[in-house]
Amino acid sequence: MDQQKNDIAVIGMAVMGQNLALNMGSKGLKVSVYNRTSEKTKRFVEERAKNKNIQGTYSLEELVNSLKTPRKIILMVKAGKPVDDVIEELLPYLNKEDIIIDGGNSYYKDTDRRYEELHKKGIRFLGTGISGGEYGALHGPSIMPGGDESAYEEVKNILEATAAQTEDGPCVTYLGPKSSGHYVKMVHNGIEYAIMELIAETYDIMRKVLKMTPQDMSKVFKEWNEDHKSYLMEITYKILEWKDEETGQPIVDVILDSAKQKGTGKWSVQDALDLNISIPTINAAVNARTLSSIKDERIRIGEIYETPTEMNLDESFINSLRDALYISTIIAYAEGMKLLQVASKEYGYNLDLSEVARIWEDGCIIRSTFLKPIQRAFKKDPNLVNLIISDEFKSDFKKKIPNLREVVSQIKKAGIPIPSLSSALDYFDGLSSKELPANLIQAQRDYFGAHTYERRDKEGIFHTEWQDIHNI
Ligand code: NBP
Repeated sequence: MDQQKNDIAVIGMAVMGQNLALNMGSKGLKVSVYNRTSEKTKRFVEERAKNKNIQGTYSLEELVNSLKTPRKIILMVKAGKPVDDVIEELLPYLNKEDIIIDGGNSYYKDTDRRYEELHKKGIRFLGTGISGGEYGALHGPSIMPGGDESAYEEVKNILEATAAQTEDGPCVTYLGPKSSGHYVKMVHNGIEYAIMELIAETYDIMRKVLKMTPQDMSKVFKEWNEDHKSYLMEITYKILEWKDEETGQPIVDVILDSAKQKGTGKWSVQDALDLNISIPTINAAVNARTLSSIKDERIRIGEIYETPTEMNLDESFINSLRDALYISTIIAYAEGMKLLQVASKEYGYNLDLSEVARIWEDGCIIRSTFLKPIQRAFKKDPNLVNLIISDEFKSDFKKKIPNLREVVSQIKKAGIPIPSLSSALDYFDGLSSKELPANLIQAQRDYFGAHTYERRDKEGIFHTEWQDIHNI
């Protein structure tokens, strides 16, 4: 009887849920689907999902009854309250040992809370990041599950069949306990913000300083992508050659320069601050989006202050720019991996960073040629202090940092904001500075707040009576 039933269910028939269900159906899995607005389910099963192993259901009770036990249910609904609402509505129909997989971009602290609540009720929970957008969901995403390990063993075959496939295996693995899956996805998105911003700043330099047309830029990014093999750079050169149907203009010139964000980048930065980890390139990317969104203010202020200079740069500048983008992209990964390494210890995730890099090799938005050397670096040394000093990247840094420095110093003179490129350089310079001015900061803190300081010449905590407060 149970054999006739379906293998898995997907709740939420928006972009991600529909494509994930179709992907699973194409792997021979029998899939039940459900959406709060039942009209969407009906349309989906009658059109895109026709004859594809997919059964529409119109109540959560019907959905649960259509599944083999233990039931395996993936939620692909909007992150936040909708996830709690759906879990609440599902619970009366579930039995102990059933499995809920939250495949959305949930905040990791919500995932910890849900894990605990469901664990008490005997329901197994996997907080699972899924990356790859619409295309990835359909053809093979990168899947980042964390939570109940026994639940992972039950859904392993399904997730492995659904994920992107590489020569190193399917882009999925059990990452660790509790919210580890959603944490890894959050940092994945933080790195994504940084790489997008680095490419956008490079584009800005190309158009404002080098006066290149979108078509010229497209050719250049396409050539550079032979080195990066990056999905984000690939879509960039495709966007740059795209013409707007209405005006015939390059579409990039028609699109407003004001970007939105949903939260994963901001959460990465907030958590990095809580963990005392510096991720300035990612931070700058999040701030750049925020600044872009206040277009009216920028116009008012831009009318008062003129942008400084036209620049005369020689032809070799484009090669410096190529190196600047290359090396700052590696810095974006380095910051993200460092955050994961520290969070893993702090939150008890026990992450294998080499495996994290392996499951990002394909299917996800930050896939690129850099993931293989990152994988190797953490396989050789799981406690690697920073990717910047790994054998895999050391010679790149020696060769290309001078060109990042050249780009940042020249472009600053042109008054063009390049927050992520310059933060990447500051991160490198800060990390490689044997001497920083924090001795003065210590003294200032002690002066105004008696916060004490440490000395170079002896152990201990010291304080100086800088001022006689009674006589001020
Ligand atoms: P959305 O994030 O736009 O969510 C829409 C879905 O949530 C619809 O099915 C909607 O049902 C359902 N929903 C809402 Br809204 N409130 C609900 C509630 N209270 N009860 C039940 N269902 C509710 O969909 P998406 O873009 O497919 O993304 C799904 C998840 O995957 C999100 O967490 C997203 O952040 C994540 N993600 C998205 C992408 C992407 O490229 N879009 C990539 C990676 C991850 P309705 O039809 O009845 O309104």
